[in-house]
Amino acid sequence: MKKVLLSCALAFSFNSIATDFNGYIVKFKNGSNAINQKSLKTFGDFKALNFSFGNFAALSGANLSNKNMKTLANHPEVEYVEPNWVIKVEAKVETATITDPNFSQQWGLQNTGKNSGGWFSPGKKGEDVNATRAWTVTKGNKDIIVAVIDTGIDYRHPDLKENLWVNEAELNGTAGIDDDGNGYVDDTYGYDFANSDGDPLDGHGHGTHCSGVIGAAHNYKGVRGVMANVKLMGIKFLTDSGSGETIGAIKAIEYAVKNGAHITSNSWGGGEKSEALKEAIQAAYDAGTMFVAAAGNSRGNNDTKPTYPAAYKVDGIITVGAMDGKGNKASFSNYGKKSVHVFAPGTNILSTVKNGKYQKMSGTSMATPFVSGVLGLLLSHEEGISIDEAKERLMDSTVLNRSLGNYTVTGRVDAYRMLKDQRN
Ligand SMILES: [Ca+2]
Ligand SMILES: [Ca+2]
Ligand SMILES: [Ca+2]
Repeated sequence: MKKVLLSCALAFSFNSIATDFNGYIVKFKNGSNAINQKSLKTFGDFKALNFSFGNFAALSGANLSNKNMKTLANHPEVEYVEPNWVIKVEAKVETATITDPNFSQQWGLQNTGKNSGGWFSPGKKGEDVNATRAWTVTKGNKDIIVAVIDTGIDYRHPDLKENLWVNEAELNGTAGIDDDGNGYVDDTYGYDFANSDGDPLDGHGHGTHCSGVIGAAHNYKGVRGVMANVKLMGIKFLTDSGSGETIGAIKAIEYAVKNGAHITSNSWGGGEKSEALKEAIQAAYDAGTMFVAAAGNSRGNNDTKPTYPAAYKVDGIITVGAMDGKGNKASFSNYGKKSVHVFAPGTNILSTVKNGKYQKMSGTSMATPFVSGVLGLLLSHEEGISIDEAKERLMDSTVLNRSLGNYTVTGRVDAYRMLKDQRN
């Protein structure tokens, strides 16, 4: 498998990695047991994938010629075959590690104009998600589970510990045993589909960063999350280098749905279209789990050049572009008048990273968890609101920032206006 490194995962490398894949995903027709048939053995090793929404297998160790690809696709028991794409994080590290951060640097929550600009050009006051006003309405709710599908989570981080989803049966259970019987062994804080084990500890930092944007504790140390109260579920499918595969992404989404996540935050992308991944996102939507997705960092127009998973035609997907501290589109951010639903802060975002530390990162990766957190506030405040209603509330209450007008369906996310149902 080709690896994609985080630091080079920005704009200009996007196209060159778009064709990387590792084996194939095969969907069989309903009721088929073709996986065991001799006629298929010539293509490679099939391994059954126990997805809830169909009969799938992974075909590994193969690099099919066009002819073989066609032959397999036309097999009477095969519905379709597609590459298992390589997927990557949508961010880059912006500065060296900071050990004594504080809320005053978090311009995405409260932009003072002074905490959001560069050395020579100040930011613009008020260009944020309006978090401090939103917190007068709600600071979240521990019943809301937000799954961060990413490189894992530093569940030992002092600023995340009190807002973790914890599987108590596993915490108090026996190592090597699936104590709660949910089909996953030792999944105390989530699961690691990159290494197929119950320990989603973040060896990269990206997943922990996204987690902190959503739900770092309001505890007078470190940083604050959009939600003061939430349960963060860490689902790892991207390795410590920041790359993963379609099959891992699908398994991660399934885990989130099976274990009660209300929202999945998806700060990753890459690869071409995958029908299986789309079906997984559709199944999540049908189960009532929201899917928030990064628009991508290739400076491109998603309307004409779709990026995935953001562009799948599934109702309820919320695609997020990144804004800078002046309220403008971040230079790297993808955009789309028809396809990027909202914008949120995504440059120089300070948050938690692995080993109990803090760091600034930039990317649509960072804008995405802002929106996951804002939607988490809405679910906390209005129990039982549907995905469609929540998406409509989020979009209808955005601030119609003129500089973003050509880049998104709506505008900049405003948590307070959304909670108060102030519409455009
Ligand atoms: Ca378990
Ligand atoms: Ca156990
Ligand atoms: Ca804190």
